[in-house]
Amino acid sequence: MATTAGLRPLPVSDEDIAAYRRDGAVLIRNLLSRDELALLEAGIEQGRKQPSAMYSRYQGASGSGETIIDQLPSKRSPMLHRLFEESPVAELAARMMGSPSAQLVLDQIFYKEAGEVVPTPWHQDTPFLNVRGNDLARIWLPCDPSPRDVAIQVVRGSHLWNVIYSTSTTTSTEPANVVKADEGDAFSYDGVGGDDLPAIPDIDNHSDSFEILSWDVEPGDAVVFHGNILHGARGKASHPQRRRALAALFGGPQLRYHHPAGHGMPLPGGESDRPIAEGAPIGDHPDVFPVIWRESGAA
Ligand SMILES: O=C(O)CCC(=O)C(=O)O
Repeated sequence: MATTAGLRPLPVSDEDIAAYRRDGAVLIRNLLSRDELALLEAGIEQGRKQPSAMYSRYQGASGSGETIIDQLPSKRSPMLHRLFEESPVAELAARMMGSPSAQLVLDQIFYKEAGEVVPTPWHQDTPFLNVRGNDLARIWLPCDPSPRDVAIQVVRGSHLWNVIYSTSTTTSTEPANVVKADEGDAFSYDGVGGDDLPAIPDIDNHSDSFEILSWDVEPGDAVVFHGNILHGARGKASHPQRRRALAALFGGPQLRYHHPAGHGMPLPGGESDRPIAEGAPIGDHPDVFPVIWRESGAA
């Protein structure tokens, strides 16, 4: 676990923190050093070559546009583990949340091959998760130049709407018709979350009603977005290079544990030996949600 001592100053201003809290997302330039970026890329590549049994593979209707999503790659990759321990990624999340520590809730690889890029449909992370609350920050780290037409985008301010939407997603952007090609034995998105939640608004067909924030993101930059915000990524008929990213989700100690209706996302520390009560602060369960960064002197 890292603390403030020994780490370089974060490239984050008070305006960045205010933007994160107001808009629900902010771009932080040059978060990672060259060495940290090398760890990120090597870790993502290792995850791609040796996927876990929790991977899901998607593609466009024509069979191109391959996308791999894998769960908790940092648990298997020493490089990604080092990235979390040695880089300012977790500290950045804590600063944005205003919390004295950052615990890992989930990390995932989003690996999109060059050529056709399939969209990531608009969704909220919240309904997929085993946690609820405000102290939930996602750090999206691409290792390829990711122009705004393939990078993460968010609906500005939607983290404050106080709605949890359904996990069912559709997309009206082109190229659409994203289909699941296959998945590993140990995890499926089918059955995650409940059926009783409201449908996600049709954002692309009512674009005048929503303010979309997007950025041209460079390797080493980070987009920090709130775990409750509506977000996704556009599709593109042809893109010259891969679009590889790691997304890490951190919670503050006051974030609450939630028993999901269906099955939940995998837990970073695995299932607990002792049952976790609904609503228990995750700060009481560092075995399941490991503390990655703690402010010096914080308990
Ligand atoms: O990288 C993408 O296309 C989607 C990422 C995403 O949905 C997330 O980080 O929660």
